[in-house]
Amino acid sequence: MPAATSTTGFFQVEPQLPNAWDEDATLRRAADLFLPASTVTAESADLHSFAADVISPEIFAAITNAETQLPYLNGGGYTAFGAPQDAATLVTSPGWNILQDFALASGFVPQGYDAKLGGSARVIEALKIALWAPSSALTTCPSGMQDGAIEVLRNQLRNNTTPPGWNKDLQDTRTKVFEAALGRLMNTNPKEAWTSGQWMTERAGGSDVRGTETIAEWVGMGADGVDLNGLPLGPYSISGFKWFASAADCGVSILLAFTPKGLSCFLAPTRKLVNGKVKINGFRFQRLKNKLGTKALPSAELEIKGMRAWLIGGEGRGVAVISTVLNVTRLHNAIRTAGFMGRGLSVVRAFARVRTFPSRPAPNNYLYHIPLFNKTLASLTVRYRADMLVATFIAGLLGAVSTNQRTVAVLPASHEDNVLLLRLLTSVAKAYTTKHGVAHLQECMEGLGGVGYLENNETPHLNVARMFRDANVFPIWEGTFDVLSTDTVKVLRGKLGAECEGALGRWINQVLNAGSSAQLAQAKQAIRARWEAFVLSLPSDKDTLMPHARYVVNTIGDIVAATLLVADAERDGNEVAAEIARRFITAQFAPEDVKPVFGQTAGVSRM
Ligand code: UCC
Ligand code: FAD
Repeated sequence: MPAATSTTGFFQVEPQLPNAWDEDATLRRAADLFLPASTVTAESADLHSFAADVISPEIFAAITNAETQLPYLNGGGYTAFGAPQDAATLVTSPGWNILQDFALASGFVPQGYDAKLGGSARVIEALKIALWAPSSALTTCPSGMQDGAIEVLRNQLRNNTTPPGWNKDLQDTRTKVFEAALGRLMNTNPKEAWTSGQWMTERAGGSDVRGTETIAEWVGMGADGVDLNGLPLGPYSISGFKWFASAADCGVSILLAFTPKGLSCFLAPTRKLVNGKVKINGFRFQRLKNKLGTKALPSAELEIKGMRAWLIGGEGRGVAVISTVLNVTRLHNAIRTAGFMGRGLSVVRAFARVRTFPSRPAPNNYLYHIPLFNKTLASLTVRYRADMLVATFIAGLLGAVSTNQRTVAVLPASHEDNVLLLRLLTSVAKAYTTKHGVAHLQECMEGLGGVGYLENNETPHLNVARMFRDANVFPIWEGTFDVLSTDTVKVLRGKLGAECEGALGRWINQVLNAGSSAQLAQAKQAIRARWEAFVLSLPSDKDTLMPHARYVVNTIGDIVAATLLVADAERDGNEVAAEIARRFITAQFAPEDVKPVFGQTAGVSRM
């Protein structure tokens, strides 16, 4: 055999990334579980073509551009002679702008509110987020906040009470401002559409926002310009400092600031028109963050001074009002994580089909022929399936709650129970899935060997390292694992606690009683036993339970995932789905001494 040179010898065949809507059984089964069959049929062509668009060469070229031409601030410093320059402006790369425009034009966020799709609209949107997120270079971050801002404005316009002391003119003007902002947020023309920011975190704390040092002062309706819709800027003037503000190229921000009555929520346009010129509405960029991942996403520190804004909801009710945004963005985080896990696995599967080993005799010399590797892929598939179902379940619950329409049997039977589970499980799903996402993508990198660790801009569609870097932020932002766990304990031991627990118990029974497959009888028994033991074991006192909040989230997450895996398997009697359910339940619930050590090697080709 001649010695290899740089141009001769062995070269690895490149893996081909498939269309996920066609290839990814987990994604398809999530669609089948959470959508009526007629909706899957009607939407399938659109989802197929969306799945093709998100892996087009143009999109990957845009990712490479966005990842290599990082956002920066232009100006804002001092000249060599010490004179202050104009305020810095944010410059994003052409790649970022292409990806942002793709997201806006595709309209997957407004589609989540499509009345024609009813309760299914949120599930279709979730499937598109899962498909798009790994290609989005984090433009899905402003998309998520755009979605949260839409939800909060729709709520506000539905319950549009006039704040104390406001006259009718002011209230009518605010209504017009909110309607126009909503129009921009729902717009699918990238030249007109707005994304949103969500400015909560300050130096004093992002988990605990009670230390907010941003103040909103009532100044009334002054002549400080108009917003980009030509409507008056708000009667509050906000000043303070925001420590993390992602995607400050947004059109509008939802932010927290103190008024004399307490922490309150505001909407502020980021730009204003003064004498026909576009100006920044009362803030300046201090600097951009230097981050492990999410490189293309501009995350800024902002000094706010005289930013004109409108109050949303009641004064002093800021956290409760902005929690509407949080719950939507937490759903985005969960489903986006599932999308990342699916893409990582898809790359590894593709690699396993082409990677050969010279010491093994052909034709059984491919990576996927190695039982140990196959078993690793199979267990990653089990975890991915569980997390995809958990995340899509939250989308199903949100769709059912916001339209009062239960479209599939796997959702709770009553509207009230949908509401309770949505409140309890949104934090659980975000914490549970995002933590797995990091470990899962590490395994996917390792599955490609050394190439998996490379910052691979030549074949960006196969760059798992980028996804790993990015996935590390998902457990941190929008509430860390521990903070979401404390939220879960607060709910369980708060005024809705008994009702939430009751709703979860009813739903578990509803799903487990719906099918009767003998092969899953033991698995179902294990879920019931786990749930009963869990409920009985919990201390009734909140403070005693709080240090165990992670255990609460992980256990609820496991029980919900297991129940959904059973529902998925029993829906059509699919053998592989039943095997996945059994493996998950054995791994999570069986005592260590009865866990099978041997067997269970089937994997990549069947799952
Ligand atoms: O990180 C951010 C953006 C990142 C980039 C965007 C990505 C977009 C997604 C794309 C996919 C990847 S923005 C910053 C995010 N920050 C957080 O998530 C904050 C984390 N901290 C918490 O969640 C804490 O639990 C706090 C701040 C909510 C706790 O504050 P408090 O003051 O202790 O609040 P309470 O007492 O827990 O709640 C006050 C009220 C209560 O209602 P009432 O007063 O009626 O009893 C709560 O029930 O707010 C209600 N509430 C909620 N309601 C609190 N949380 C919720 C909730 N999640 N749902 C409904
Ligand atoms: P801290 O709140 O100081 O937390 C430190 C540690 O204390 C954490 O481990 C936390 O879990 C723990 N902790 C805190 N409270 C409790 C508790 N009660 N019980 C148990 N443990 C606790 N924020 C925005 O508002 N807008 C944005 O656009 C935005 N973009 C971001 C982009 C990136 C890339 C990153 C990394 C962050 C972004 N954030 C944004 C901020 C993010 O939401 C916060 O970093 C996060 O909420 C944590 O807040 P903190 O950094 O102040 O940490």
